[in-house]
Amino acid sequence: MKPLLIGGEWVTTSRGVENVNPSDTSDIIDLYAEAGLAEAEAAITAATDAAFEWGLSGPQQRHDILLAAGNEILARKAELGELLAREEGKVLPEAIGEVTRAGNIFLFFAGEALRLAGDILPSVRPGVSVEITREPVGVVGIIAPWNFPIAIPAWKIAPALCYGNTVVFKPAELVPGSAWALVDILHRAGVPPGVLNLVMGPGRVVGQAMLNDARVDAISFTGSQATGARVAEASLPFLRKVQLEMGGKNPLVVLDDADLDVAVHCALDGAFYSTGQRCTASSRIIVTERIHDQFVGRLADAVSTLRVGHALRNDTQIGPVVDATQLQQDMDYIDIARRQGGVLRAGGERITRDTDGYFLSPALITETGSDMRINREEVFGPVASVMRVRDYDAALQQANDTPFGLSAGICTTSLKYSNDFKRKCEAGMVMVNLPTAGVDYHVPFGGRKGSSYGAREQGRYAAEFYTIVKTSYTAA
Ligand code: TXE
Repeated sequence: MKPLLIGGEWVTTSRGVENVNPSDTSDIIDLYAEAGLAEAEAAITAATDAAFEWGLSGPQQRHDILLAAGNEILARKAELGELLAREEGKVLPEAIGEVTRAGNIFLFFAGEALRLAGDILPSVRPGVSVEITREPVGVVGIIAPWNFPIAIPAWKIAPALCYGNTVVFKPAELVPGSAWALVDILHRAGVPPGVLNLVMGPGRVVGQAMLNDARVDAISFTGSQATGARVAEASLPFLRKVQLEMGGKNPLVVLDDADLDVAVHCALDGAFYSTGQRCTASSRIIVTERIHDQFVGRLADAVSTLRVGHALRNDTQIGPVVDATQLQQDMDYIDIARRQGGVLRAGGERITRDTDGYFLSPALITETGSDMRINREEVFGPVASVMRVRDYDAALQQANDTPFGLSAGICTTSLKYSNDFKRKCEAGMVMVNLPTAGVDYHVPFGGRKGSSYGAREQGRYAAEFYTIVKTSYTAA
């Protein structure tokens, strides 16, 4: 059984939870110790006790740890990629890509540890100087989802440690394997006892214990809107810092003047790769009427030829859905869309393979409208809907007609429309002739409206969340 890490010690518990491969439910990857309330509180205590000293540690120590971890992740990317594909179900090249991203994030923040700068300003009062410095926030609770089992923990843990915070990390229940491997690497890279604590376990117990504890100074959360709201609500009485990333209903606009090959590729990749289980997935495809039928015909053909199967097989393009609950959610939404007037142009069927996994053929639903549930609620699976619109203005209006605002894309050869869309779409990230999913690791990530709350993640902007600004005045 793989243990928890609390106060620098590996700790087992009486209960081990199976990590099941969604491509083959007979494949049990390992058993992982499940934390309860006592372990969660012990982890928070360890992080609290370690916070002062780690907060005063120098940039060299933090740099060296983050660099060693990043290098080991990159050196082991094939093995860690296989573990990730096995536990989450994305195909092996995508899984190795995700591990590479995680490694690069650690290298980036290793550099940032050395570059943390402040400002010195003359005071408006003669003989006084002013220094503006950034300090650690303290104990950071990190609550992660299952869809990026190593990259999301990496982009939260790396900046947390870089800026001198201690961490209590709760991975998602479905993917303890990549989380455990990451923490093991950081532990061996020299993270001092108590600075990074790993507590696998249920959200309503371990996660909730973090929400309820006044010693947790900040929480970085990625997951569903419902849980995100709970994190915010529980944090308000403590006036705790929170950062929430909560999915999307991302539009991809395809205009009459688009390059059809580019548009079909953007839709196919953005909507269906990683089994559509990306918060930046293109789930609403908005197409102007002159290109609509031609585009939909080409896309439906491409969707039908996608090869769905075991994530570790060489010829697979789309792996399984992550578990039975998510599969049921995907199927329910396909049903709801059809009942509300949508036309299933491709896929949408539960399919069998020679292993027992959660396989669903990618679903393309056409003739949908903005008021239909399929266009308002996050499905989080290989399911995309198409809306037909008159022109660019109608497309922009539909793109923004959503409670979410994470990513938005446009396929056009017009500079006028691409520039206008960049300016007017209500999203945190905009893609021109690129899929809505697929982002760099060194620049800010996040959205607006119901998708995100709090400071941006990743890149240099991560400092906003993981540090507190201090202004010091000194008389000469
Ligand atoms: O999310 P949860 P789930 C969306 C997607 C998906 C749906 C449900 O639509 O179908 O959410 O997925 C922890 N206190 N996204 O059930 O429950 C939980 O243990 C503290 C979008 O996985 O929000 C896990 O670690 N923590 C998304 C994390 O919260 C709690 C990625 C997320 O789980 C808790 C994943 C509690 N009371 C799902 N309850 C995205 N934005 O990319 C649960 N958790």
